[in-house]
Amino acid sequence: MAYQQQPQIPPAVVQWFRSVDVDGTGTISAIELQQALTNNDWSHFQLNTCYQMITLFDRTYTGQINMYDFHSLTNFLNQWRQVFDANDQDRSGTISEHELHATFGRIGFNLSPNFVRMAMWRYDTLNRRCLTFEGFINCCLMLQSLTRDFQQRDTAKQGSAQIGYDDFMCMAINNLK
Ligand SMILES: [Ca+2]
Repeated sequence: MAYQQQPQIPPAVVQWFRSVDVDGTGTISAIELQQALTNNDWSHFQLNTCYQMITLFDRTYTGQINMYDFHSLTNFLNQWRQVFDANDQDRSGTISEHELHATFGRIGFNLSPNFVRMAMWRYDTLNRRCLTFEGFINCCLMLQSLTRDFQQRDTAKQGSAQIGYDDFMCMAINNLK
């Protein structure tokens, strides 16, 4: 097996990691992570989202992330932050339905206004008809995950797929958050 050298971690990320690792175990739990992740209005991410973030980056399957995983997580968040800021055209700190539709198109997902409305309804946790950074990330992750599931079944790449009942149910439950 090839030896994989761990990437260098920027000092700022190391420092941030240490401040988030409140109990000093060298790993970060979802509860610790929740204190570190905020929206534009400084509201904290929901615990459920933090569990999902840990699951995405926990390569050791311990339910906690180490400094290397945390570095990957910060890169991931920075990338989404750039997409969020670039699409928050009125600089409100949130993504409106109109902005969300435009975002979907820009990142390559051609979906109907009806779908955008449903996605907005689903991820607008504050009931303000707009998405926070957290809601936006969750929404985009759903989009990527479901699209990947669909594309695996759309073998002819025609934009349609035949799907059995049980397969559909597995796909759906796998994407419920
Ligand atoms: Ca906005």
